[in-house]
Amino acid sequence: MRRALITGITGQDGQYLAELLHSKNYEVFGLVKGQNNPRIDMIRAEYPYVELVSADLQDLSSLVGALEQVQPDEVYNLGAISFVALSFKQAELTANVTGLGVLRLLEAIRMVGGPDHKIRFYQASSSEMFGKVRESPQTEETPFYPRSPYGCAKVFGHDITVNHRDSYGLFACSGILFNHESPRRGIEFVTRKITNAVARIKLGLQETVALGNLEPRRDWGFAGDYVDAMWRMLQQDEPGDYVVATGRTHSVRDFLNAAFGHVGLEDWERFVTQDPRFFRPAEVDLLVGDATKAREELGWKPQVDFETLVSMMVDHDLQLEARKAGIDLP
Ligand code: NAP
Ligand code: F7E
Repeated sequence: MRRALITGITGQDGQYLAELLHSKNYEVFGLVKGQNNPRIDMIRAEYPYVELVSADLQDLSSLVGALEQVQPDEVYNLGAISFVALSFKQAELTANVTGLGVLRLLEAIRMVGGPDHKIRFYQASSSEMFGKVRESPQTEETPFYPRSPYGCAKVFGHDITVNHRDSYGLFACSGILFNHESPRRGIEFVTRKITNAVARIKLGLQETVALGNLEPRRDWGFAGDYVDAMWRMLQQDEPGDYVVATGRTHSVRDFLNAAFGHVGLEDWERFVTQDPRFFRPAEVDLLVGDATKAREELGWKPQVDFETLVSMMVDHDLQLEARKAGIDLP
């Protein structure tokens, strides 16, 4: 059995990746941080096959200890401060976890993996690195221009991954993933914030939802599809970097239209207010990715389209909120 260690196991992607690797007969280990982290119980209950290991991306010796204990064949670094808005308020923490955390993990792999570097490494890079985009669609060759402390930290994580591959021959891959969502998406991100509000408004539990800028455009895909691309990268003969995206872009406004439309509320403007608190000091206006390399070299393509994704998330939140409120759905 191959052994995989996932950092960020309690996050959206960590959960989908654990399921995927388990279905492929891996022994799955999940790195968890903190003293009394409430999400650990959720992982224990819902993913009982995941063995939990305690460490923190801010603590090199804990990472070395985790790798020594697990002796993984593959390491997927999904752990990060991943919320762009938070990164403006806690920039140093973001640089430390999302940026320097990658370097610490790579150094730990060099120490524990030995001279033959048998541990394969995946880095969760991000389309946020393209920021104020230099061209559209964005490819592996598009220059970076990050627009947030999060984007800056991801550029460092990306570059240091490439550096360690070039300098030390590590099998290190970087997936430049565009936004991917699901019913497991954190409620702080705009898609889930909207689908949860749509469900609550439809059920009469909430009247309006306050949002920020409705014009930015994102290339939104389904997280379940994207973790498959991560795994495929580590199965190649040679390591490389890959854009993972759908190639379609929609605005926040389009997302609102689709989500409210799904429950028959066509006049969504009357349920949405705008609040300056949700605007960012600098915005990423447009992202759309060209995943030709992933398609040709990895045989990867997305299975879930935008409309299906929105419906899946709204339906999930309708069930969730109805259950919590004790409402019987027809
Ligand atoms: P997420 O739901 O926010 O999960 C982030 C994970 O990082 C959580 O498990 C969190 O653990 C962990 N973490 C935070 N600080 C840590 C630390 N100091 N040490 C160890 N772990 C720590 O993120 P996601 O959406 O699954 O994304 C996974 C990765 O892909 C992230 O690196 C993200 O930046 C990147 N990415 C995401 C997208 C996307 O659209 N989802 C696109 C491109 C790249 P706790 O539960 O303990 O806080
Ligand atoms: O914002 C706008 C906001 O927070 C999307 C992370 O997974 O994807 C994600 O980053 C857009 C932005 O995601 C609200 O200004 C308007 O333009 O859902 P988001 P993100 O910033 O694109 C990338 C690829 C990552 O790597 C990140 O880790 O929506 N927006 N009003 C809002 N956003 C939020 N969160 N809340 C609002 O009320």
